[in-house]
Amino acid sequence: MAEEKPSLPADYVVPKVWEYKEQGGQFGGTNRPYAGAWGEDKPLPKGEHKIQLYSMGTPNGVKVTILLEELVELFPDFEYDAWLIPINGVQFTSGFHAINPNSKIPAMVDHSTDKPVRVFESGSILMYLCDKFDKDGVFLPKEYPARAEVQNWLMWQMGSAPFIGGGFGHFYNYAPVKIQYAIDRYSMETKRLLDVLDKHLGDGNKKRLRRQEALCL
Ligand SMILES: N[C@@H](CCC(=O)N[C@@H](CS)C(=O)NCC(=O)O)C(=O)O
Repeated sequence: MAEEKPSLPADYVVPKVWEYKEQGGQFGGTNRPYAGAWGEDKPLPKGEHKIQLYSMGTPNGVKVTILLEELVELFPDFEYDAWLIPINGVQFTSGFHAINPNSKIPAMVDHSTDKPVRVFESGSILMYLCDKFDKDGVFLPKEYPARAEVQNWLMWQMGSAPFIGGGFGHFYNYAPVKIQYAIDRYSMETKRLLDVLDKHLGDGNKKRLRRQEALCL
């Protein structure tokens, strides 16, 4: 017999089979339990350069732009076009869905090859850009073990961000109801993750924080 636990709202009974109904809150209208190009049938714009970025200035988006700008600084021939994808529904258009079936920014297309290459997931984009353009391994070392440490922190960040942004930010700020348990749990985990970072940086690493670590953090 399952333990009786209180619900929030108090009259909420967990259904045997969960069914979708439109959620409230800032992202209620765009969150759905299925994937696909259910938005407008519209192609993405394309500029003159080989690299086309489709993104916006969120934490996941901006880390790709930071690397692109670093590459421009190191290699003046390196150029790219950046297109703003507002996440108010544009991420579900046919054009964006074709380059990221997960319908989240950032996403990128490399037109320098015979067949354009789509790249999605911010970490995957960072690794792709480094492998292709960071010839000297300034950001992502070519050899192990140095490469392993950068990958460790990159994967750590990728795995941690959903807790901080998707969990803490969502329940603390965007959710239509304030749920103490959710806020407590995500606040605790967010603080723990930031402490991991703080201890790493405080461990003598802050002074020698190199471009590689900046890539991940
Ligand atoms: N793991 C993905 C996460 C991307 C992500 O969550 N993007 C957010 C903005 S920061 C987004 O597109 N949200 C729109 C939505 O959820 O519909 C990555 O690192 O690229």
